Parts: sequence; structure tokens; C-alpha cells
Amino acid sequence: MTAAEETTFADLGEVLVIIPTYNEAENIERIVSRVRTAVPGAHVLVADDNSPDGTGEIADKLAAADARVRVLHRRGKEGLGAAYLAGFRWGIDHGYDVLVEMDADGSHQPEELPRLLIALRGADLVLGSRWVPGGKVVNWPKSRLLLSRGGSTYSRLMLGVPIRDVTGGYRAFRKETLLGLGMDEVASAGYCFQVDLAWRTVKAGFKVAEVPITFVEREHGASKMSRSIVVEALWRVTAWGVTARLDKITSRSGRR
Ligand SMILES: Nc1nc2c(ncn2[C@@H]2O[C@H](COP(=O)(O)OP(=O)(O)OP(=O)(O)O)[C@@H](O)[C@H]2O)c(=O)[nH]1
Ligand SMILES: [Mg+2]
Repeated sequence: MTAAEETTFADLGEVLVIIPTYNEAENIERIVSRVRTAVPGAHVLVADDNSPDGTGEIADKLAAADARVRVLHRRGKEGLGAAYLAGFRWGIDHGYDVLVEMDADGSHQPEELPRLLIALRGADLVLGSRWVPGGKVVNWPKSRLLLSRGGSTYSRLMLGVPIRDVTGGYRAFRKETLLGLGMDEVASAGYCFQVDLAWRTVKAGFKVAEVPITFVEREHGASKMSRSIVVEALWRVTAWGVTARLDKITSRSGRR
């Protein structure tokens, strides 16, 4: 591989970083500029749910000044999952080969994206992971750490997925992975969208790699995490786990 390929990731094809936003006016400019500096070859798609704080208009200005930045304006707040699915479809329709998920609030550091892309050379999905050796979380209260670690462990045990950080949202997918995992059947809206996609990727037989990241708590703007997002995750993961177990039992007794 040439030195240029090492840094441009041209061997992976066209890379699109999708940043879903809802009221991220204080963060959007900074995150887009960090992505553009960290991986200059990558394009950025801001998927904004008609944020009342004007994030969409700021994103339009960034797009007007930089051909590698685009904006997907959506009708209203429909959740992170719906925004990502729309972003993935837009990216695939526009010829991108790698689709990256990244939060707008700075929790996912663009400077770590090259390491995710390097790992994608040998995988179908790369997860930025807080819970593998070398992974870290900066500035999180104990309660949030417990919720996240607990959610990841519960999902891993319930679904039997061999992934340490199954709820994380800093990821790089190959287009083929998204096309092969049944995107059209994904109904999860919040937080458990990430679990849903990771589980589907494993079930479809794709190769998943986890690379350690340092996750930084947001400094500006408000969290969209809510009780209803946690409740949705809990009931969906439990229902998937129970259904998968029942399916195994019925297919075993069917074979006898
Ligand atoms: N388009 C869109 N983006 C959303 C929606 N909900 C959250 N987001 C974005 O998804 C990303 C993650 O949301 P956060 O509020 O940071 O959620 P979180 O990381 O679980 O919570 P904190 O750690 O407290 O920040 C951010 O870029 C949000 O702006 C939504 O309904 N629509
Ligand atoms: Mg966040």
C-alpha cells in the first residue's frame, strides 16, 4: 500500500460520515471541521431533524462553503435510528462505500476515525469501543457509566453477541454490510438502534472488529437521552433475546 493510500483510505472507496443532529447549534461547526481535518478525503452528511435551534441552517452554511459537506433536512424529530437509516440510504444512493456513524456532541473524536478505517480494511463493521482494553470514558458520572456498561452487558448476554460495547454509536460500516443486514426491517428508534444493527450484522455472518476509543462527555448542548429511550431498549432487547431462544428450542424439537 502506498503512503497516500494509508492516509486517504482510497482503497476503501468513498467514505461518508453521517452526523445526526437535533439541537446541536453549539457543536455542529466544530465537529464538521474536525472531521474534515482528521480525514480530508471523507465527505460529511448532517442529518438534521428540523432542529428548532437552527442547526440545519448552520449546516447549510457549512455545505455552501464546502462541497464535501451535505445536509439531509428531515421533517421533525423521529429519533436517532430513523435519521441514520435515512442517512445510510442517501449515502448508498449517492455511491458511498463506507458509512460512518458519529455523534455531533464531540463524544466521538474525529481524530480517532483513521484507526476505525484502518480496522475496516479487515472487517465488515468496526465499532469504536469503550469497553475493550485501551477504551476509556472521560467525564461521565457514575450513574451514566453504570447504565451504559449494564446495557451493553445485558444485551451481550441476552442476545449472545460477542461484542463488548454493543450500544456505542461510533461505527464504520461497509455498504455491503448495511445492504446485507436487512435495514428495511429495523424499527428501533432510540439507543437500541445500535444494538439492533450490531446484532443483525453478527447474525448475517459479517466480521465485526472493536477498536478502543476515548469517549468524551458532551460539553455543550443538552442530552437527548431519556427514560423512554432506556425503556425501549430494555423491552426490545429482552423480546429479541426471548424470541431467539424460543426459535432455537422449536427448531431443535422440529429436527428430532
Ligand atoms: N436527527 C436526529 N438526531 C438525533 C436525535 N436524537 C439524538 N440525535 C443526535 O444523536 C447524537 C447522540 O445524541 P445525544 O443526545 O448525544 O445522546 P447520548 O450521547 O446518548 O447522550 P449524552 O451522552 O448525554 O450526550 C447527537 O448528535 C444528537 O444530536 C433525533 O431524534 N434526530
Ligand atoms: Mg452524546
